[in-house]
Amino acid sequence: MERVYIGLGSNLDEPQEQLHSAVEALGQLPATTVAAVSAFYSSESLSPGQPRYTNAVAALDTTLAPLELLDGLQAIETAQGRVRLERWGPRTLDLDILLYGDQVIDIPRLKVPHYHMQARPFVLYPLAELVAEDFVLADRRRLAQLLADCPFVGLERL
Ligand code: A4P
Ligand code: MG
Repeated sequence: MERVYIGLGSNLDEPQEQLHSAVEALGQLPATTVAAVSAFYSSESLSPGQPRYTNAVAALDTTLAPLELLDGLQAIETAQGRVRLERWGPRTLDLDILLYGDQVIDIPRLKVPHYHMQARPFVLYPLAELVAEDFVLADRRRLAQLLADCPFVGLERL
């Protein structure tokens, strides 16, 4: 059984509803339970001109292997997501594997810890709600240090 952290994001078609549905779908993945979900946070899109995003982090306990989990997440994105094709990539649902136990994974389909998480307050602050203060990532970085380097700017806790 591995503890896994998933980043959820949506900026289209009722983002908060998209996240609620996604959490429910995560709980229906085989061999997986949802242990905890952070608060939801609203922030500007990193891509200019896109609608604001709603983001959250979920903690899962799973015996799915990393690529099995990724397949499951992508199936949820497809079932729920990107139903309306729009330019410049706004999305109904983005599910990223932030952390998978204490594994470091670097293959073309899957990079864990997730490559941009250290620069993203909408990932780090919800993650911090779900872990202990002295939490250390699989690649030995301390979450407290990442938070110190990534101020709580532009985030609105919903
Ligand atoms: N992939 C590799 N590693 C992972 C991982 N750890 N978790 C591969 C999930 N997937 C991973 O993903 C493209 C490919 O990445 C997958 O096929 C998988 O094999 P995608 O979700 O189809 O593409 P994407 O979402 O366009 O790329 P990405 O990198 O997830 O986008 P970003 O960088 O997350 O940008 N602003 C705010 N405020 N909040 C947001 O959530 N998100 C984006 C999207 C931009 N601005 C944002 C937010
Ligand atoms: Mg993604």
